Amino acid sequence: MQDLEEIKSSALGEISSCKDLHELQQVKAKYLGKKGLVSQALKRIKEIPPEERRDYGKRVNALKELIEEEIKKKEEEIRRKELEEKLLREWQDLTLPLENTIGSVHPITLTLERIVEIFRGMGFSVEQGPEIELEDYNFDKLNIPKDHPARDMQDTFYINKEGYLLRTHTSPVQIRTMLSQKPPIQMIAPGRVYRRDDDPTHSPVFHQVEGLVVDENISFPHMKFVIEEFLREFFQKDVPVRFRASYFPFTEPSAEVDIGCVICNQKGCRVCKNTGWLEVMGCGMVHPAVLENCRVDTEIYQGFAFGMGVERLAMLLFRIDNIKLFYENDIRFLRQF
Ligand code: 2NL
Repeated sequence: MQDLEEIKSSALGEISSCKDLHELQQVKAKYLGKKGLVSQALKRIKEIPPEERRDYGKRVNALKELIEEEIKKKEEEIRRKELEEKLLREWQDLTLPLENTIGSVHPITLTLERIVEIFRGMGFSVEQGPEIELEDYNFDKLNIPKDHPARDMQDTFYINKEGYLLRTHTSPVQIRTMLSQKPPIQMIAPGRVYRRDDDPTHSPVFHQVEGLVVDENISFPHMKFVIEEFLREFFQKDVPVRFRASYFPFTEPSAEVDIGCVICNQKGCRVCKNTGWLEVMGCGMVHPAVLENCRVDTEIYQGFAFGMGVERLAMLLFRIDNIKLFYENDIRFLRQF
């Protein structure tokens, strides 16, 4: 009994003088560990006269519980103290006036505004839609097959609500516009889109502008004119433009649009990989299946559509060589535009 009282008072003393979690851990091992003093006390039950064993066992258990309780209290106290010290250490006076508090417009915003203003000038309206979209609008209505790789969990952020995802392009805005408005339609959809890539040349969040024209007697040359005019205004010069046959499930025929490299004037450089050409957008005549999915009568109407990546155009316009710079928001970078 004498022994148990001694263990108790030394344990309580040691617990209360602990200064950090490491010390507390050592005290815990010393008393409550497999070979700790409490376990050893329990083993000595054999040396106790049989009629006192029951009582002795109870006392050892009570001692164990007491020590556990005290260690728990001490742990909370230490954690609380550490947090208080951390908060005090990291305290900042947020009311202090700063020098250089004036921000600056982000180059992506500048580029988006530039694109939007050019299309407004050509009579396009500007439409918006939700970033959390229906899988039906993002894929099905666009004639994208059920087994298309873009639908993979690896490429698309699905929401934990059946049938919803983070839009992977702004096309669903055009789907919504066709479902809610009658032709003629002449619109663009600028906005944020999401894909599951994250490497030196891809960000999981980026920006696109897509355009759509639906009317009677719309043909490929209308699209060619609009795109060439847009690129001329965007780069403020007569850039060479070429249309290269390509494939998208939502357009037929489809094309990729290249411009003569604005960095080297087609002499060959790292950016155009010595080809003299840069791919800047995709386009095509809207696939009849897409029009039908949106209740547009293909006996009367045709359409063209196009899509471009805003980061890519901003990099070419401002000669930025690393996409990550857009997302760091370093004011020294942002001030340069
Ligand atoms: C690219 C290619 C493109 C479209 C987007 C579109 C939308 C509807 C119907 C048909 Cl609702 N097409 N969008 C068409 C061709 C190309 O984008 O490379 N984007 C960055």
